[in-house]
Amino acid sequence: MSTRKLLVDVHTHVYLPRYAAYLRARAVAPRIFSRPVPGEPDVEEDRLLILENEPSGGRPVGPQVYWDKSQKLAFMNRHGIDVSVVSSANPWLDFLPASEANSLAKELNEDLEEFCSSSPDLGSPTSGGGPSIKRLYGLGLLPLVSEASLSDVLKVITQISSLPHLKGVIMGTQGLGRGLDDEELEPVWGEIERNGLVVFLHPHYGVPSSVYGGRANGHVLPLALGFPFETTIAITRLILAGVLDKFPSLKIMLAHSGGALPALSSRLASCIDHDPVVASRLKHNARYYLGRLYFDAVAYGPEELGFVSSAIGRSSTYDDPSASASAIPSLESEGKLRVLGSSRMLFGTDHPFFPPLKATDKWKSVTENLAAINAVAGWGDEEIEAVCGGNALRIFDLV
Ligand code: 5CU
Repeated sequence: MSTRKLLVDVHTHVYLPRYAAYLRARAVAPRIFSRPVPGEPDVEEDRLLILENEPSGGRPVGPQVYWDKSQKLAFMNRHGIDVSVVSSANPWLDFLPASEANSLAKELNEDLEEFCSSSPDLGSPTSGGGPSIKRLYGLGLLPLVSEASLSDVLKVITQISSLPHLKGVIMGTQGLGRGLDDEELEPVWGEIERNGLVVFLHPHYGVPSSVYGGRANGHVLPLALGFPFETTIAITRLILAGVLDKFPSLKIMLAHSGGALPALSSRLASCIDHDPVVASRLKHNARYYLGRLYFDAVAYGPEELGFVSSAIGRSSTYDDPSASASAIPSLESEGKLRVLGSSRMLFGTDHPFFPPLKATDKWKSVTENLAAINAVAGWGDEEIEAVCGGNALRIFDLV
C-alpha cells in the first residue's frame, strides 16, 4: 500500500475563539486589546500582546488568520497544503491558575476536535483507496501549570486520546513549573506514550531579555534565537533526565528543527563524557537521542535542513554510551545519513505567524520552507515526498 503525495503542515497554529475571548477579557499580558492604527486615529486595530515587555505593542491579530477555520482552509488551498495538524499558539494555558487551566484545556480540546472534525474530507491518503481523511487534525492542550493536579493532567490525556481528530499535544517548556526534567512528570510521559500521542515541543519564553541588549531589534532576537535556545535547553534537560530511555516509544517533535540541538549534540556528548555522574544516568551516547526525536522542517534553508538530517542520520551510529567521535562519516556516507535522517523531518509553515508585509499571493514562510526542502543536497524525490507529507501521515497515524 503506497501513500499519495500529500503536503501536510505540522507546524500551524490557531487561537480558538474561546481562547481569543479569554485573552480579550484580560488587562495584562497575554491579552488582546484594541488601539487606533498609527496615523489613522479613527481606525481601530486589534493587537495581541504575548509578553508584557514585547516590542511595538505586540502584533496585529484578527479572525482572518488567527481563528477563522475558513481562512485557515483558504490559506491551505492557496499554498497547496492538503492537511494541517493544527495546534493552539503560545502561551497556551501557562498563565492560568490550575483549576482554570484544567477546565479551559478540556473545553478547548473539545473545540479543536469540532474545528477538525467539521473540516472537509480529503479522500483516502493511500493510492489503493481506503477510508477518507480530513483536511484538519489537531494537537490538544494539557493543563500543565504549577500546582496542577497530576490526576487532572492524566484525565485530559485520556480525553485527548478519545477525540478522534486529535493526534497529540502541543507543550511548552515549563511543565509543572519546574521544567520537563521534573520527576513528577513521569506518569504524564508514560500516559502520552501508552496512548501513542505525539508531543509537539514548542517555545514561548525565549531567554532572559537582558541578553538582547538595548538596541531596538524588534522581535528578531527573541524569535530567531531566543525561541530555538529555549527549546534546545528544554529538550536537553529532558534527555539528561533519562526520559527517552524510560519511555522508548515516546514521540516528541521539536519546533524550528530542534533549535541548536543538532549543532550542539557532539559538544553535549563530550561534556557528558567528562561528567561521570551525568553519564551514569544515560543508556546511550547523547548523539543517539537525536535519532529518537522528530523535527519540523521550519529552518528556511537547504543547508540547515541537510545538516539536521545528517546529524539525525548519524545518531544511529551512536547507540552505545561509549561510542566516540571516531565514527565520523566520510563525505560519501554523508548522503546516506541525510537519507536516513529525512525520515524524521516534517514540513511546517508556522502560520499565522510571519504574515507577509505587503499584499501577496503566497507567504514566504511557506515558499521558502518548501524551496529549502526541495533543494537539500542528497535528498531525492522519495525523501522530499516523505518530508512534505509521508512522514506526517505515518507519525500522526493518519494512514
Ligand atoms: O515562530 C513561531 O513558531 C512563533 C510562534 O509560535 N509564536 C509566536 O508568538 N511567534 C512565533
